[in-house]
Amino acid sequence: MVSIAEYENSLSKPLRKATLCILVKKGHVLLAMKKRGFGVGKWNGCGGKPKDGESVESAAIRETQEEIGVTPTSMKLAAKLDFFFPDVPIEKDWNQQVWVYLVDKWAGEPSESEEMKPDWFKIEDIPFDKMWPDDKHWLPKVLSGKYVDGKFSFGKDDKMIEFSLNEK
Ligand code: 8DG
Repeated sequence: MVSIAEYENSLSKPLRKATLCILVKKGHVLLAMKKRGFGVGKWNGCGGKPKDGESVESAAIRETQEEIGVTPTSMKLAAKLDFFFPDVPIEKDWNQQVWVYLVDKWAGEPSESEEMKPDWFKIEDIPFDKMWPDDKHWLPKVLSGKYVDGKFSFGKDDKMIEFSLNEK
């Protein structure tokens, strides 16, 4: 398997951006069970890809509205995570850079949609075994107030192959 550095150097354009919003409240985080599409069966924050001409932050707010019915009103960029899939043909366009936001104020009450079923978890009880395998590496840092830049590569069956993290 090629290293992240080699693979990244071989790419001809910047990574497509996607978003991830995690609501936080008094020692708890809101995660949602993904009911369909990429990451189905995993607990995750809300998010997706910006539409043409849409800013990353606006996309984060819109996806949160669509997926759990709340509107973030106070949010902080907490991580930029590069995800690489060297085994997947480049034209399938799986590589992406996810901008992670922590949301500490919002309007509305989280509710289930066709795409996601939300639930609150104590920070000590985050179900990392039912999440993307990289999350246990960066999410605790982000929840402790750090900003994180990360790079991760994946092989078959969503298995993580290599990663690096820089925190501020
Ligand atoms: P759409 O809503 O844009 O139509 O498509 P989607 O099927 O939801 O797929 P996506 O836009 O590619 O969104 C994938 C979501 O998963 C997005 O919120 C970013 C997030 N995500 C990854 N990789 C990882 C990961 O390794 N860990 C976590 N926690 N989230 C991830 O793409």
